[in-house]
Amino acid sequence: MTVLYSARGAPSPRRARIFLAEKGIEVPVQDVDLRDQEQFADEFRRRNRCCTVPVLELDDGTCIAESDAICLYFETLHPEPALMGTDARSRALVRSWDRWVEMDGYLAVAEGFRNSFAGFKDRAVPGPHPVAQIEALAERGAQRYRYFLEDLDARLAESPFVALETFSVADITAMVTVDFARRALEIEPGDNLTHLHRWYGEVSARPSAQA
Ligand SMILES: N[C@@H](CCC(=O)N[C@@H](CS)C(=O)NCC(=O)O)C(=O)O
Repeated sequence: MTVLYSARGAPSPRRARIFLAEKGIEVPVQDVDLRDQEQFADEFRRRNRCCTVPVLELDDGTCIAESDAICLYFETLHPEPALMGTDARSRALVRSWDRWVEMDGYLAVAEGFRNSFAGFKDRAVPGPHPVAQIEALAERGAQRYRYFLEDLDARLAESPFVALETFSVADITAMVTVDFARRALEIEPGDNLTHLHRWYGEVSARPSAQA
């Protein structure tokens, strides 16, 4: 049986769950208790040596880590509705914008959060190896995220959605990032970011946002 290993409240598994909901695909979900550090137990480590969720386990036991790779797997099996573009140009654009959101947005929030939250002491980077928190990186992450919000607003001034004229996985990644920052860094997009608010109202009203 195919199973999605997930965790409630964690942003990367949510990205995969929203993607599945947009496709109308139902996959059994098994939650990994991150607070209880279940991700480091041998049973889970065998599925993903990086000790992170989400992980998709296929019928034959193959385990696929990384939310982006899990989305690609389902996009290949179920091309409609297309969430990663439909031709060379649109596929490349979606990839380009999605990677930008992940690197400049999501990873900035993660940097700010993981270097400030006491629960991540010596776990400033997810995974099995101890990595010390660096206080200066907490502020740097928050600052990078604030720049990202301005840049996202500028992008949404010129385009209805992040990558294309239509909704794509880049919108999912960006919405998940904004919600992650709200909880983890207590940063709300400023009222002046009107294009971002117009876009966020639309994407967060989609039923998939509840996934
Ligand atoms: N790039 C990975 C990131 C995975 C990741 O960092 N997942 C977090 C939850 S959002 C996790 O499993 N953290 C476990 C930990 O902090 O020990 C992806 O997109 O799947």
